[in-house]
Amino acid sequence: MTRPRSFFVAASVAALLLGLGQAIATAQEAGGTNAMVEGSPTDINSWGFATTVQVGQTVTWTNLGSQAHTATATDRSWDTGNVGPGEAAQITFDTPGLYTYVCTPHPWMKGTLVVIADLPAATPNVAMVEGSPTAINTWGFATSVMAGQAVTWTNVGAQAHTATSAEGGWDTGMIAPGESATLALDTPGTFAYVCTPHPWMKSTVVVNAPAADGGGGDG
Ligand SMILES: [Cu+2]
Repeated sequence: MTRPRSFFVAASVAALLLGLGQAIATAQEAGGTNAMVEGSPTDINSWGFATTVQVGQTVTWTNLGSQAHTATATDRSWDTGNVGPGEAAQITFDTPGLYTYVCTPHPWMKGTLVVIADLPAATPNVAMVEGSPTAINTWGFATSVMAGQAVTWTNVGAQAHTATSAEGGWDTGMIAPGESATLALDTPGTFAYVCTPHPWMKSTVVVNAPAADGGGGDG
């Protein structure tokens, strides 16, 4: 027999919501918190990395690109509307769940957001990035942190995963189901990363340089 897909999704989200807050409760200093998710066991395109936020928290999307972008839930339950280059939009999330979203004018930009009940001290900031003007596969959404701030990955799937950046020179190593790894990323830049055993799981982290100190700019 075939298990109804809706049942599978509901069960997965319930397990996610129960376990995730506890799993990352020790990451007090986390500036960016991501979950490794396996949306469907038979659809590798549903596997990936998700920004994780607490119920009641506000997520900020900042557009680092040169075109206007949106963050629009695929179920249409929320939408930033157009965000111009250099601008930002915020949405506050009150309902736990697992949300997939896209940029409406650039639907190859895809993101995932997990809203859970208990998530200490996370700062959910997401950047909209255009890696190359001619390669749409480099466009997407990225966890955005300040240099030195920690990024935590929690595995809410059933298999072991990694977050591995070839260019950034960092790697969580294998993270077992239910476990987490935290890295403090010190070097500013935009870093693509993958899961080594499942390279179709792709995401991006933006590490922002600290604002210049006391330089007398008119900011
Ligand atoms: Cu993996």
